[in-house]
Amino acid sequence: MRKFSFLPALIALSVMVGCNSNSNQDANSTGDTTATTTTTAMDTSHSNMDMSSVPPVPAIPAGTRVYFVNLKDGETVSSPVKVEMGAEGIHVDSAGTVRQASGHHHLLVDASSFPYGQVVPKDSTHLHFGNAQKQAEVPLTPGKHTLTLQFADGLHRSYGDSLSKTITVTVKK
Ligand SMILES: [Cu+2]
Repeated sequence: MRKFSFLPALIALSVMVGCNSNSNQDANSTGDTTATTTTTAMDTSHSNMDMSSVPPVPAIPAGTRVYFVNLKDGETVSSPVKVEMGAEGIHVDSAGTVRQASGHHHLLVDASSFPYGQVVPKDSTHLHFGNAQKQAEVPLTPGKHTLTLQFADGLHRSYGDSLSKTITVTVKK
């Protein structure tokens, strides 16, 4: 495991790397890959990542929830829609590092929540707030839309349904 000590920021990650060090050959090649991948963890976490070298998704603390602070289910709104994202019992933090009782918001437009552990994709309907943002202005086309808050860990891995909240809004023309 000492061969990973040149990555001081990844001390937490290296805890899980032990399983790779049975074979020196594997460990060496994995080490190179890991170094390349993890220096840009935020950008590459949606692509091929060696999941054996990263910590598991943290457990969800009891009594935790996410919620829309300023929007009610069934509300009629104007675009762009101001969305204030609330989190109770869990810390809103920047993406990139896996920390216990911590993560960041995602807003899914007309898309379903993700099962626990699944990486939330990043595209025009899956918005990530990896700088710990708690509010956003979201342009939406007129008509009905579902908005789903999905909380996920530092590697964008979903905390599942229990840290998710869905509402429907109608956007005025
Ligand atoms: Cu994310």
